Amino acid sequence: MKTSFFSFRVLSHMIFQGRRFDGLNVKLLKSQLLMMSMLLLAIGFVSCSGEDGEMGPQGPQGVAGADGADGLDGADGINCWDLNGNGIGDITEDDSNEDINLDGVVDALDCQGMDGQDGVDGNANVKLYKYNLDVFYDYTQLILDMTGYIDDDLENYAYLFYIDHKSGLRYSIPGNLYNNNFYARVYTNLELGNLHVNFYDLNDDAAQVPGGEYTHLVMVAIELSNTAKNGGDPLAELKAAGVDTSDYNAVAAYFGLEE
Ligand SMILES: [Ca+2]
Ligand SMILES: [Ca+2]
Repeated sequence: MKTSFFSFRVLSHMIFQGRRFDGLNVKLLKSQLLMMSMLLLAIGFVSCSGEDGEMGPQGPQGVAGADGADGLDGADGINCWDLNGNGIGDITEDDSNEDINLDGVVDALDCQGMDGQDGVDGNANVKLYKYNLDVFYDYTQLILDMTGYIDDDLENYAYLFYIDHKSGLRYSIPGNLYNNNFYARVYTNLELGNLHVNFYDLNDDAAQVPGGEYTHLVMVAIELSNTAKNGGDPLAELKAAGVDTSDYNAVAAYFGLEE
């Protein structure tokens, strides 16, 4: 369109020029008419060209190319024991020795890593046992079997005892009990494998405890360490650590007991 408009203006100008000089130079007019004809032909050619057709459908996929040639083999790795990478198991008496475990052979057994650091010492072996006292009626003494709870040598442990009142309070034995009307002592007979809990009133006479008044006897068994067997006392160690053994919660917190 732009080309046609431009050509039309040129033609008009040329025709105008032709008329202006009509009679003076007919040849010039003829040549201008010839040029006008050629331009009209060109315009017709431009205006008659067709528009582009729509894109054709995509052609089928071509055939896959042939596989490439295999690559070259990689270089052999270095044996784990070959610290200097020379391919030889070196047995020497200096730092270049590759017979790490000193068995006279350099093999995979020499590939072990270095020893790790020692772990932190664990807690002492401490066990918590609870005797159910609801099965007893009125009593002045309880005799309880220890071997039923500890299948190890009873001598290997130190013991702490507590008793639960039905109110939910837990008292240490020996010591005063609920309302301070009674107190209790505990005796262990490790040879027979049992323990005795005796109840007393404030006159040191045997006191009768109504059944159901106390719900559980709690025994904490602390395994004696080798150190403790050699003169140490785990209960003394507890006190040295600032743990009040009459306070069950303090003991439980120290040993990480559940309750
Ligand atoms: Ca080597
Ligand atoms: Ca070796």
